[in-house]
Amino acid sequence: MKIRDPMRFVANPEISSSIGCKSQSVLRVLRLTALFAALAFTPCLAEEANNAGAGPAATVSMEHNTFIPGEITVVPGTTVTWVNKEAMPHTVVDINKGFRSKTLAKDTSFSFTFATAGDYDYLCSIHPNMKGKVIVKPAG
Ligand SMILES: [Cu+2]
Repeated sequence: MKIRDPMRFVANPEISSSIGCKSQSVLRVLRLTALFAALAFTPCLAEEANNAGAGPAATVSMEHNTFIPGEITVVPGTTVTWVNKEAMPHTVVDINKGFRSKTLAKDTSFSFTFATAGDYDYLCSIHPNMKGKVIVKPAG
């Protein structure tokens, strides 16, 4: 038995080498497919960084010169969207400069995805007394 097995291997060198060749080219095709897939999805990932993506979402409205709710607690990865619901223009500016919206007219919004746990105090730069807070902390 121990002698026959290596003999059989040597007796059919063509078969073993052609099988090896075939599986290698299959691997190469798979590798190329994976590469193309990765390239194709890269722009999507980049877009999701600042848009509502697959992660959890929360909304804060701006009404009566007030952020409502004034304080929210979310898990890391949450995209918070601020919506201005009144004619008065507002902005959303992180006191620590992590994010900053442009001036938001009525019915326009600004979104930011909070990847990192922490307290984020923000205000409206047009009405500095208009303040809010996002608390980002892992669930449980
Ligand atoms: Cu304002």
